[in-house]
Amino acid sequence: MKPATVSNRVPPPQPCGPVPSTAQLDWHALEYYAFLHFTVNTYTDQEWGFGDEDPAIFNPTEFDARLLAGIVRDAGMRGLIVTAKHHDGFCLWPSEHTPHSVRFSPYRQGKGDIVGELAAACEALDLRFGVYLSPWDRNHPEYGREAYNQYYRAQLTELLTRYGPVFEVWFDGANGGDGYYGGAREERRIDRSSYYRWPEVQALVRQLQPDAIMFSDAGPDCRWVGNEDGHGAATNWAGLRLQGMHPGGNYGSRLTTGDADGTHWVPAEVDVSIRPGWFYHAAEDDRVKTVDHLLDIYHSSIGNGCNLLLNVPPDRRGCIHEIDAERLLAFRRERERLFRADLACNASVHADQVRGKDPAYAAAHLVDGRADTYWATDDGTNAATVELEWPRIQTIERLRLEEFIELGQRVEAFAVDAVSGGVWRQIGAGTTIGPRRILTMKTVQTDRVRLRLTASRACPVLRRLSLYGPDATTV
Ligand code: FUL
Repeated sequence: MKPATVSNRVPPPQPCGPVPSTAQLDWHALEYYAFLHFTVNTYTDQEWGFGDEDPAIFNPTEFDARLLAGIVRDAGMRGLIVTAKHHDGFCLWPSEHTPHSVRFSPYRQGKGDIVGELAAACEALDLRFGVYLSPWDRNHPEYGREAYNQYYRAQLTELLTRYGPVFEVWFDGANGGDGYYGGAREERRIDRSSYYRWPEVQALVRQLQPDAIMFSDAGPDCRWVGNEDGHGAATNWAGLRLQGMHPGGNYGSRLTTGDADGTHWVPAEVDVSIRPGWFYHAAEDDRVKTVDHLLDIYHSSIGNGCNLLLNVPPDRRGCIHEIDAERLLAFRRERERLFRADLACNASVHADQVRGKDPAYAAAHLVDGRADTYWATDDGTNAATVELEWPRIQTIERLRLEEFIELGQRVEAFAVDAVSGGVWRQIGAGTTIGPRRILTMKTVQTDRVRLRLTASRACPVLRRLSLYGPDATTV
């Protein structure tokens, strides 16, 4: 008979509110990936193709999926999502269900498959691969009728069964209007809440790719952030009251902040283009966002707990333009410079409260670099302080916090103080934390910093605390 194991371990905190699935946890860790807007629009200089474009115009003479994916990887991105089909209906893969595709283009004499070549390149370079399949299709004769729904699902089935694992399926919200529609050239309106029968579409994705994250205005797995400017909200709840919501719905600022009383875990994803347009236009070559602008976007999106989907549109050659590629690398170098040395790792860390005084929940876990450990307090303790102390003076400017979101999103308010001139002074403050919060504070020279969690919906459970100087190369 085995001896009974007696454990003195204090039980972990109970989850609070909705919690992420395993696939969502994995998705949060990706943080940053590329969007590729590429179709006939690239050749017509349009943003929304009408649907009457001749496939013969699609001719990316220098498209090389490996080179392109290499730029994405070198930019520090962890995946890419391609517009397999935008509103114009042109398919970047040789679909069995329409002649409106690369099969009837000059690209590789009709033998090419942009989707398949990118999926293979991602696999080879250890990048995640995702697809955008526009529900609105301005080419298809049956759009607006039931036959189109069958077509759309058949396309989705091709994309989710032919190309290996798909980490994200992107359902954009633009829907219905004028178009070519097989020659009808008319306006077709649909009821966004009922036409596509979204629950059936979502069930199909779950069946074919159980780990894929579905994006839309209404999740179900991640949500649009409500703008295309690169902004997340400083108060950002991952929760959403999903009941009654549907892709393409108009939910205003709720999508930016989330619902504090959300019933489901539906975190925000920030989609923004490195250029003014989503598609490549030579006239915008001198309007590629600067590194400073990209850093602002980084702090507002990733820094506020969102994932960042940054669009870098291939040009007519099929290449990421040299200016964009150079900008992506410069942006990476700048992030590395700012976040290279985590000063918190060299500090001694002490909390005023540790759950059951059990070392399993000690504050040292905040700086141990592990994803599976955390600092927690006793139930009923919704405010707590952790202090960091160094043997020498440090220059501190930025803070990165992470909650252990496996147990839900809990913290509602925090402040940061540092000792300067012998007294504690506040150098920063924030509200929610969630998967991550990066805060730029007043630059301070100090040997003592403390984080005060001032409001939390249940005992706080934090995974990580990192601190950085203004320029990590000097430390
Ligand atoms: C929107 C589309 O209308 C835009 O063209 C772009 O694809 C953007 C990411 O989503 O719904």
